[in-house]
Amino acid sequence: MMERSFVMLKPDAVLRRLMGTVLTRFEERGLKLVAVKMMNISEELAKEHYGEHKEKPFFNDLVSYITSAPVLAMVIEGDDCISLIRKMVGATNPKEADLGTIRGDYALDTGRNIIHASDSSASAKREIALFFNDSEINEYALPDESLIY
Ligand code: RTP
Ligand code: MG
Repeated sequence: MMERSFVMLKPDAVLRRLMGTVLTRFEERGLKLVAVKMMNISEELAKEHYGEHKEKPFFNDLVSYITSAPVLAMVIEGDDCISLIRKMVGATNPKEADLGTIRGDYALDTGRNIIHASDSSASAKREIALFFNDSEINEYALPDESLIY
């Protein structure tokens, strides 16, 4: 099923110049980037985005970290891409993330773990709407789309 996922490269990915490396993984996997923007997240948006964690002890640190430097927010499209991207991302704690996953290969610790990706279809819809207007999402065909999808 064609899906869209919300993916965000966190400040550590931007500051460590890993944006291109991570984007290449998605492109090489055959996924389609339909929206990408670099932005500073406001405290309000950070709290809304991570609202499910507001009672957790790490919530304040998470909000201050994610607002500490720019992020690269994006929408990725592909067949069953929400679960595929979560597999590519790997476990939250990089010590538990398999090598070959983005976090397993690059993340430093649970806070600075490179990337966020939607964990369900409902989260994807909610998060895409939080970060993007419809007019910022690009609909286009890839020349080899019929082979990939
Ligand atoms: P994300 O939402 O960023 O894609 O990460 P996730 O689904 O793998 O993990 P989640 O449980 O949703 O946690 C969100 C982010 O909060 C930080 N965290 N810190 N100190 C801790 O125990 C702890 N647990 C989670 C991580 O940065 C995690 O990505
Ligand atoms: Mg999460």
